[in-house]
Formats: sequence, C-alpha cells, structure tokens
Amino acid sequence: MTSIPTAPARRTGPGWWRSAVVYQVYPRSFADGNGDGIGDLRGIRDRLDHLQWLGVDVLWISPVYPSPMADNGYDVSDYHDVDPTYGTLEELDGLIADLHERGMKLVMDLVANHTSDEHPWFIDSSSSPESEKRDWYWWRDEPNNWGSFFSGPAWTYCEGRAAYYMHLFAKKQPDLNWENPEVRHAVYDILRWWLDRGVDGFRMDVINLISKDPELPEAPVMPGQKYGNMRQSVIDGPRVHEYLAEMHREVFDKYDRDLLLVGETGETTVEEGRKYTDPDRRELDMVLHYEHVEIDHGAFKWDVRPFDLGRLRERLAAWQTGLADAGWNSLYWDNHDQPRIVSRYGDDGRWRTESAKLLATVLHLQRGTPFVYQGDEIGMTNYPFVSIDEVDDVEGVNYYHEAVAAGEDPEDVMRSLRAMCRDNGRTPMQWDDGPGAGFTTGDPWLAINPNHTEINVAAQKDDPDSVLSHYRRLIRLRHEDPVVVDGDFTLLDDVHPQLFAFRRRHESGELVVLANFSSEEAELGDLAQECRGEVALGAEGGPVLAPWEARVYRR
Ligand code: TEU
Ligand code: CA
Repeated sequence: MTSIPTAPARRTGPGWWRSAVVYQVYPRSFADGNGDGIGDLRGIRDRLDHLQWLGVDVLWISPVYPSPMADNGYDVSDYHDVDPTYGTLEELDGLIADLHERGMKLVMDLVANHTSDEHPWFIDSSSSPESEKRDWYWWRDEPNNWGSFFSGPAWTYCEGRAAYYMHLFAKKQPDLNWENPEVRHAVYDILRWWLDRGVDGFRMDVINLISKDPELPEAPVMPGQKYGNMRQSVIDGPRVHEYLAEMHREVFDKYDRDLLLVGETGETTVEEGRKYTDPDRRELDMVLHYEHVEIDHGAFKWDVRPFDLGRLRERLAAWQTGLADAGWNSLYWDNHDQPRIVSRYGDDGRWRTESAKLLATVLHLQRGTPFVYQGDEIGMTNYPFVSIDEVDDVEGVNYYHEAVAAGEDPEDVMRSLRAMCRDNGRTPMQWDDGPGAGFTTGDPWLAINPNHTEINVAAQKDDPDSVLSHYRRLIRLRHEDPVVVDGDFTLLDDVHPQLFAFRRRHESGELVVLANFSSEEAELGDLAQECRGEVALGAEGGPVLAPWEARVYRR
C-alpha cells in the first residue's frame, strides 16, 4: 500500500496562489451541524480535518449572508452579517480563526452585480423617484427587449417607483448601477469591512457583468426566443476594467497581505481574460471563464449536445497559451452551477473511478490554480431527476415552466434538466453510507443521491486507488513539483479522437500527461515516444492506453 505523506509546502508573498489549490464549499449542501437538513458554518468547521487532510490551501464559501434565498444566497439582503440558516457572525469569525490556525485561507463570495430586492438599498431606491438612492439601480419608464439569464424578461415593473427595474437574473435580484460612484464606493466599503475581519480574498460573482452599455440598446432575438439576447451589451462591458482597477486601487492596494482575487466571468474571451489577470493592470489574480464547461451546450445550455473532445482540448489549450506570458488561469470542472463532470465528460457508470481520476489529472496538471468543488474529490455524479418537483433551483424551475408553457414536451424538458440542471451539483455532500450520508441527521433540503451508499468519503479514505486518494496525490504534486506550478504548456496532439496529451516544461524538468477520454483502448501512435522517464501518476504501460487511463511521465 502506498502511503501518502501530508504537510504541503505553502508559498507566501506575491503570486503565492500559483502553487495553491482552492476548495469550494456550497454551504447549504456541505455539512449540517444542527440537524435542520441545511448545511451551515458549524458543519463546515466540523469538517476542516477533511480539507486539511486533502491538502488544500484556500477555502472559498458560496454566500452565507442574510438572504431571502431566491437564488440560495446569491440574492443578498445584508452584506455585513450571516444568515441564521448558516449560523452567526461569531461562528464565521470562528471559521476564519480555525482556518488560519491550520495555515489555510478564507475567500468569501462577493455578489455585487445585484442585490436582493429586499436589501435596504433597493427598498429605498424603489420607494419613490425622489429617493436619494434613486440611481443606485437601473430604472426606466419603458423596458427594452432584454431577456434574463433565468428566463422571462430582464425588467420588472415596480409600483412604488412607477417604473421598471433591470434584473439580469431573477426578478428578486435587481442589478446595481455601477455607473453611480456612490454604488461603487458602497461596494468597496463592504470589501474593506470583510478584509478587516480577516478574510483573505473574494470570488466575485458575475463580475464581468457590472458594466452595461448605458444606451441599453435593443438586443437581437434568437430564433424561437421571446426576448432579446442582451449578452453583447453586458458581458465584459465598456467600463468593467476601469471599475476593477479602481476597486484595486481603492481597496486591495491598501492591504499588505496575501489576498486572492478571483472573478467569475461567464462567456468572457481569452483576450479579456488576459486583461483581467495581467498583474501589471492590477485588476484580478485569476478568472473563472466558461469556455470548457460549455462544450456540450448548443445555442443555449438546455440544448444539450454530445461531448466533443476536440473542442475541449482546443479551448483549454487556447487559455493555456493565451495567458502564458501575462495573466494566470484558474482550473475548474465543477461548481454549484454545473452538472457533475464525471457524468458529463466522463463515464459515471462502469468507468466512474477511472474517468473521475483522469479528469482530475488533466485539470490539476495544467498551468493555473485548481479549484476542487465539494464532492469532486470522491467522483460524485449527477442526480437521477425524474420530476420537476425534485428540482429546487430557480434557473431550472423557471426554464421548465417557460418551456412547457411554450409547448415543449415536458419529458424532453426534464431530459435537459437531468443533464444540465444546477441542482446536480447541489445535492448534499456524501460523507458516508448512512441514511443522511453523514451530511445531516435531519431531513435534507435537497435529496441525497441514492448512490451515496457506494460513493462517499469514508469508503475512499483508506483506499489508495480511490478518486479521493488520487486528488490528494495531485494536490501534493502541485505543492512539491515546480514543473506543475511554473512549467510552460504545450498541447502534444490536436487530432487524435480519444487523447488529450500535453507537456509541461520547466528548468527543473518536464511532465507529460497522456489521457484517454474514451471507454475503448487508445493507441498512442507517435505519442508512444513520450513514454519515457518515471511514471509520476498512473501505472507503467506500453503504447496503448486502457479505457479512461491517464498516465503521467516525469523526467
Ligand atoms: O453564476 C452566473 C450564472 O448563473 C451563469 O450561468 C450566467 O448565466 C452566466 O454568467 C451568463 O454567461 C453566478 C452564481 O454562481 C450563480 O449561482 C448565481 O445564480 C448567479 O451568478 C447570479 O448571482
Ligand atoms: Ca443546519
């Protein structure tokens, strides 16, 4: 049995996050400390041994602020407190202290593109056209034709103001007007408040949507759609870089600490990604782009297409090379908005363990900072949703009703939801094979995947061949091997129908990753010449890769 030593080497100082691994917790679904069926801060604190054993450096928690929970906390009604569902501010201070004691950092979610409609700012702004905060949100007498990301129009009428307000997401998530400097400074105050409390950075929700084309022009309507596609007026908008640079100047530059600034930037491009993360521009450290998690989307996410390895390889390589000499990549497969990667790009049946390990290998050995989403490390799968009644997520529920009302066959709509629904990633964490999966002693807020009897942390912890042990090895490799952190990236093949192969090269040596993305054997062909050196991960072997085999050479 191979033993896996602990104690990762942590870097400090500028760029410390290049050698770090981030772990994302979705608080509702991670661990329930008080038996009410909903995860909470107590639960997270009780499970820190798991994170430390795994070896991760940073914990990012999705929002725990007071919220009406129209979008599970991505609709904040108070930025300076903790929702009672999750605990108290003291409990959060306790979490920060626990993490720091263990040498780990805490990153909070900043949701500042929009607030809840129950936030005092919005209540004030919507009360009257004379309100001091009248320009804190986007108000218009007449709406334009934009649709929301969560189905339906992006505008809702408000009696108090006798006007319409813009919401790119749910109608309970009005968009803040960042054109207004008072709004920007109010956000900077929030950031400083949390930094002063000891948090180590932020993951900034949909931060590339904060600057809208102020003309709010009508948007093109795609065939079969009722509302206009507003993307070109809101994604990476005209002033977004200016705002982020201002935020950096006003807030982060004043803190002499090792912070981590991550932007969520859906549908951004490599070119923009490089601008966001070029250290000379002093905006962000890294961005979470979407290109590699939209490989199986058609015209929109519910239009599910088959996985296309060639396209995945090409887009990942484009980000690797595009950010090679300026900027930095984040590396992720899953988060609370994505279906489970092993069900999506892997094989969650016969080859679940192998494909989960392969997906981890190809992700963690690229150049960038890996993000492990809770459950990735044990190869959790999608949930077998049959009925819309099992779905909680506002995006999925809204889409279902809109599509069915428009005449689509409910069975077809459920098939899309089964594949793409965000609740796939939100079912409770599977700690053990007991009735509450070790997640809760109560009634879970969202059903636990029945496969928790086999797929769980306890079953994998002492098994050196498990997905969990594999994640731990990968994290350790990043902490120990400078090639993984600093080596450059070269794609070794762009035509093979089954292989994703790349090389990382550094003055200290090189790594070659050979991965077979299929349930059949794969002939290496010319790539067999890369089978040299010591096998750093995987098993020794010849010029053929077994189904879902990933082999890593170090020389
Ligand atoms: O996600 C953004 C999101 O929902 C995307 O799918 C969005 O449609 C995309 O950016 C468009 O290109 C974040 C959070 O992670 C998610 O949980 C929230 O629901 C959402 O923002 C609104 O806050
Ligand atoms: Ca609870």
